[in-house]
Amino acid sequence: MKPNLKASFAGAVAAIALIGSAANAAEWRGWNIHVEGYPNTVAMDKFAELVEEKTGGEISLQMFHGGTLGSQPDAIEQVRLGGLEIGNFNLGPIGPIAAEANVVSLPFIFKDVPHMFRVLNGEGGEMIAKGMEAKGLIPLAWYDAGARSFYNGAKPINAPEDVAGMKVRVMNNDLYSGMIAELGGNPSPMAFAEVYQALKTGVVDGAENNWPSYESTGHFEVAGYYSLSQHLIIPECVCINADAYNALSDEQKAAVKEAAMESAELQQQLWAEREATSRKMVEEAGVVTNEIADKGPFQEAMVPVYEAYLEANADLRPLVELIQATE
Ligand code: GTR
Repeated sequence: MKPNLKASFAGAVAAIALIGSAANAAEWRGWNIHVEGYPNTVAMDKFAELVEEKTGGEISLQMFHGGTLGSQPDAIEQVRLGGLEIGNFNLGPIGPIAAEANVVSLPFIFKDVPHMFRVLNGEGGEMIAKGMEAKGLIPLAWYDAGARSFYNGAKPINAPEDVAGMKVRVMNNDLYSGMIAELGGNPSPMAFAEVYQALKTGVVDGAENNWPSYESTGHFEVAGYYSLSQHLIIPECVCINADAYNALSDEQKAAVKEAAMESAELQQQLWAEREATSRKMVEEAGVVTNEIADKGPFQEAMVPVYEAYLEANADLRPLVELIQATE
């Protein structure tokens, strides 16, 4: 039988078109540590939706929430190496990888959240982003994570003496271990997912976090004293694997960046609401909150933490000074 040349030609064209569209279509996977309904979860879902919409379906992003793809330090490595493309990361566990990003983990470096955003949206943010990019992570937009304060199950904390002798969970970062040690406590670096059990069984006496995480994790059920030390104000990023980003066309880059910025706007709005509702919720559940009248002694105790950071990163003194000089 004579082969139908016309039909096989059409078939080949169709096959080539299919291969072509497959080569241009990217399917990304994204990591997020938080539960459903958390501001970051909602905003990352929005990001995924916007990426797809703004790239006309050329890029799709499947989000994995609740830390199901691993702990945060592991996920950061995954995104750096390209095993995952996207992550909503706290800059805390990025600090040990990119020294520039570690500047935000110096206790009390930011006066408040608006101060943090002024720094991030200026030259300081550019320096931090550059440092991260050199390590394979590009921050597309910044999320709000409020201020972190201490909590424990035994007593209100008003002075460094109250932390002395306490075992306190911290995120994986030597700056935080130094911070607790300078207050006289015993730092216990641990993954987020393990903290509830550790508090419950007395493996640690306390931890530190913002209102929404204190509430969403149930930590307030097992550590009912929340003391407003507000010692850390750490931003979060929508971060992308640098190679994945650099492989995009200019139009795609712009679309992805825009999607991240819009998701950040939503996150910041939801964050402000959630901070208030989380606080109300835990206080109604019986949590005892205290303001700290004088944070001076906590700040003074941090001098060696700053000295150690600057000794290890002399070239970053201008960044620290830039932040301190930012109004
Ligand atoms: C939360 C933050 C998480 C994670 C967590 C922790 O506030 O959003 O990314 O860093 O704290 O304490 O591990």
